[in-house]
Amino acid sequence: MRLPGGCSPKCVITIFSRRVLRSYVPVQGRWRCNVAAFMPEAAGFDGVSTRTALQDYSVSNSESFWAAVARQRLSWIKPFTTVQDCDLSQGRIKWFEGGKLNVSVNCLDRHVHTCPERVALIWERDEPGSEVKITYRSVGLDYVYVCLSSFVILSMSLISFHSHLLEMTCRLGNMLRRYGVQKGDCVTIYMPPCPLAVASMLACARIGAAHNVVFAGFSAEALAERIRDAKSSTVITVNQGVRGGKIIKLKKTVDKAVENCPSVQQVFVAARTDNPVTMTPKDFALEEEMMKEDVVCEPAVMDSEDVLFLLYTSGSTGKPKGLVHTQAGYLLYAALTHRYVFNYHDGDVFGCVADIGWITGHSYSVYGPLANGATTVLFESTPIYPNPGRYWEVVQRLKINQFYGAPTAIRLLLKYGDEWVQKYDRSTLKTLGSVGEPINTEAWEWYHRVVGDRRIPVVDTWWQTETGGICITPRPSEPDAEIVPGMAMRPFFGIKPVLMDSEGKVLTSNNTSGALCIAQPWPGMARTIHNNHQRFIETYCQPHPGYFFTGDGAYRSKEGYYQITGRLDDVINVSGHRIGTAEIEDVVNLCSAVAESAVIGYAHDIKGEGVYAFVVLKKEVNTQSADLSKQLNDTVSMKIAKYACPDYIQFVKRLPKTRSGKIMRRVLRKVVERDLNGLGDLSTLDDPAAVQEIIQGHLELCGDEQP
Ligand code: 6R9
Repeated sequence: MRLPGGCSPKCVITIFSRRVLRSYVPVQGRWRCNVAAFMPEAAGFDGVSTRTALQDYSVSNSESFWAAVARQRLSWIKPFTTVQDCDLSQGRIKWFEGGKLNVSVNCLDRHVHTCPERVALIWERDEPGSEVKITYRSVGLDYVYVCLSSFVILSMSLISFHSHLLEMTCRLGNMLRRYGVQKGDCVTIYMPPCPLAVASMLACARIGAAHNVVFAGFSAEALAERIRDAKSSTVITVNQGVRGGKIIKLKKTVDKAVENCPSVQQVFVAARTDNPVTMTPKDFALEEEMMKEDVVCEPAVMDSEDVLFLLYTSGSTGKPKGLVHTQAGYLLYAALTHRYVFNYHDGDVFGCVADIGWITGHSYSVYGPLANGATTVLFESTPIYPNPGRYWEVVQRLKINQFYGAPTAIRLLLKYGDEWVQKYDRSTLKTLGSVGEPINTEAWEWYHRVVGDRRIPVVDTWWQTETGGICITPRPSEPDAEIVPGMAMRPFFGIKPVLMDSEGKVLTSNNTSGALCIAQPWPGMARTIHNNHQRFIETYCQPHPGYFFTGDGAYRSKEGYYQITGRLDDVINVSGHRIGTAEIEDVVNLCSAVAESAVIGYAHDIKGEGVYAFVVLKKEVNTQSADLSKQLNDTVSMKIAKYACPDYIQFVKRLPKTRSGKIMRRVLRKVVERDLNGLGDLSTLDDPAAVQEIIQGHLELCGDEQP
């Protein structure tokens, strides 16, 4: 058997054991990790001999830590001259200025020189057993491996250029340039996870354009809003998506979106299925256009602080915000967290099952793993297609070493029982990760006990679109350090979390809760909100001047470990998808029958949070509530996405409001939680009788069962 690095298994074992032995040294009678073997840069940090000391150093000597890591781990065209120039109170964040580099070169070219035949991407297509492997660039062999069940078919077909990621990226980059895309432009990508989506992202990076990947579950209107805000002239999509055995007409959605986007001049359409779709004069077949291009594409020379991508996410107002990430700092942070949080080693197969439309897909399906020269899995399917064993069958078939998924999927799978997991060989697994929302103890323990056979560390990873990469997570720490179920626990290198009380004072004691802030800048953080730096400052910098405000609450235990308790603002988290309640309300309020509405999240067994809408109808309306509910759901699905649709819609005569007219969502939450003793102070309510009506209506809608 040949392994990706070209070594035999025996030789790997020998190298591995030598590496492990070298990395432990006796310290005060115990075997401690040799910190320089763990992180070579640490050899240059004075007095650092343990991982804990390394963590302290990274925070108290942040500049020298990040300078060393950036020099070591990125390939620079020109070295940086300043490490950082940041002032959180002003919203000024700059890292590695003076430095010039190209992100696609860091993710591709440098690995092509060291391990050209290594597989970069394994595209786990919806159809089980039909994965496609794409090398960084293989020497000599010019075909794609398409494995169908146990048969291997070597296809020398039209798609042969798909076999190398560098080549695909270069052709795509040249194509974009030919169509007039320039440095500084922004290309919108509306695609499911697939190699061409990754190559599109990297092609933008290659030519210096920014990308704006929009989750392919978003509606035409949501897509149009993002295209307009980003002012994209170019959209890249697929004819149809395939997910859970169903066809999704993505090109149709793009057609609808583009009708309302005057900036769009061209749409490139890749063929995911063989079904033809109607092409307009603006549409071009992506593969055909790529075939016309050269396989070499001169990389643009980018400044560290040039924009790498925008990614839209929800805030507490109705309008999504396009968070901006830049080149060097983002890439470095994604790479370093990928390496150390998951204990990634050269040659491992890394399986992040998030969609590339979310930040998790950006940082841990694409940029982190590719910067480290890893083999990364792109998962196109669902956890239960064709059956609830899908994840673990994939782990077995692709020999995945690190598996990174969302609590909502874990909660869903645990209900199907242990057999679906135990059927498959998971012995390749070394780390299990969780992301997107709090993981409850039951789900964490099942993940650890059943999936991980109690032998694999489970890392709950807390972070955000804004943070660029993982900020709080149990590893890296001393190898034998405890991991507490359901807790993100420890800050990553360079991260200094603090908790604030309601008056904005830093809480210094343990066993306490507060608003989670980060006390000093780190290279991976977002730089601004596209077109709205003022909103960036107001949202993240002004609530606690001098600190980055995360919008989450957290508890710090007696031992000093962090546990995230949830959002402090009106943002909810449905199946790991972030959505502002105001965004849903804005859409509900668009219906002509609706006078006003209030949307809240409630605890949901599987989704984490469900959506509950209270709706006040206009006086003259006398439509059946069932028809109206359907109409409201259809509108939300059309304007935002299916996942944002309310699970419950309660029609009410009025909403509980303060005398100044603010809706008291706290009261609505307590009603839905059936915590009537916890309604709290109602004295500021304009009309306390409204609450009784709401309680009554809620019981009629939901009966004895709490939602
Ligand atoms: C990476 C990602 C960010 C929000 C964040 C928080 C919640 C994410 C979490 C978690 C508890 C975790 N969140 N990870 N809550 N424990 N391990 O999900 O980014 O989509 O921007 O969402 O998700 O509330 O503020 P994003």
